[in-house]
Amino acid sequence: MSATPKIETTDEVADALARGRPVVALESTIITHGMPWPGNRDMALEVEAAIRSEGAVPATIAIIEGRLHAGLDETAITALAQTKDVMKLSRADFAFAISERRTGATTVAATMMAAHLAGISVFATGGIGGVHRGAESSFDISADLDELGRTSVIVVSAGAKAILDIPKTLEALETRGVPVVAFGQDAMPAFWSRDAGLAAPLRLDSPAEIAAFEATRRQLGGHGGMLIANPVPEADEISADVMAVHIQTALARAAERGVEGKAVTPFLLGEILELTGGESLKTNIALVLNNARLAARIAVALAAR
Ligand code: PSU
Ligand code: MN
Repeated sequence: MSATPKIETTDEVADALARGRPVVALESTIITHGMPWPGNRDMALEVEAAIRSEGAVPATIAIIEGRLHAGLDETAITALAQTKDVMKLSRADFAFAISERRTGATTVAATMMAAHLAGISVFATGGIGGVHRGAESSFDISADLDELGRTSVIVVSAGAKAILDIPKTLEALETRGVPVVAFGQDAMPAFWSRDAGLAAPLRLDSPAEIAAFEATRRQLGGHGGMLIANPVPEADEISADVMAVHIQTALARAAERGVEGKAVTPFLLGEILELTGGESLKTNIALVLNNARLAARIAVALAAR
């Protein structure tokens, strides 16, 4: 048995990795479980274009019929965006999808694993999973947090999704030794909103500073992941007050219907989409694009060192 699993890459990704050029990994759960068709496909393709325009190469991660891909072409992205019954893969079921030849979309946790295997050190997403509200009774804490604690990939996000308990999520990240860096502001962003009403643990103002921080962490060894919390652009934000009401309604509906486990996050995102009359999706797409651009600039700054 070989030591490393085979990773299928596009020529563009293979070439960039071989030359040490900047590459940005992208997750696929946001495509299959985070947004409806056809907006999900448009988002995925626009995000790839944004990364290229910043001088980096995008690598969308997914497992397709048991094959681990780092880099999908337009046809593959379009097909995945329309496939029903795709698994939502985290660390627990990543290998299962390969051994059972299943098709699965990677969450933040599984995308970090794949990026690390492929030698990609920067990854852009929307918002990470975290400690759910009521976790003290449900025990629902995303595997994204443990993955950030163990796997050395920089994850560029708009913070943790505001449906979560953000103070508890920050505590859990601190316990795991994960630096949480707000980009360009003191406040922790809250996904659809720029300010979660609490200070971010750390702040940096440029991709070069983030690259320097990462280089120092590498020198110290065994460093694990880093979370960049990049606020959604002002023009696209929905205020935290407005979102708080929708989040309460969505949480009440989830409780009423007994939604549990992996279904919780996709259910809440779907309800919020309906409650905001589609506005939350526009904001979600805008923040992912914003994160993709920053991730590309960080990858460029790291490659230049
Ligand atoms: N960001 C989005 N939409 C999403 C997700 C992130 O804008 O759908 C996904 C990510 O893949 C993240 C997952 O890892 O939600 C968290 O799921 P859970 O809470 O079940 O761990
Ligand atoms: Mn969960």
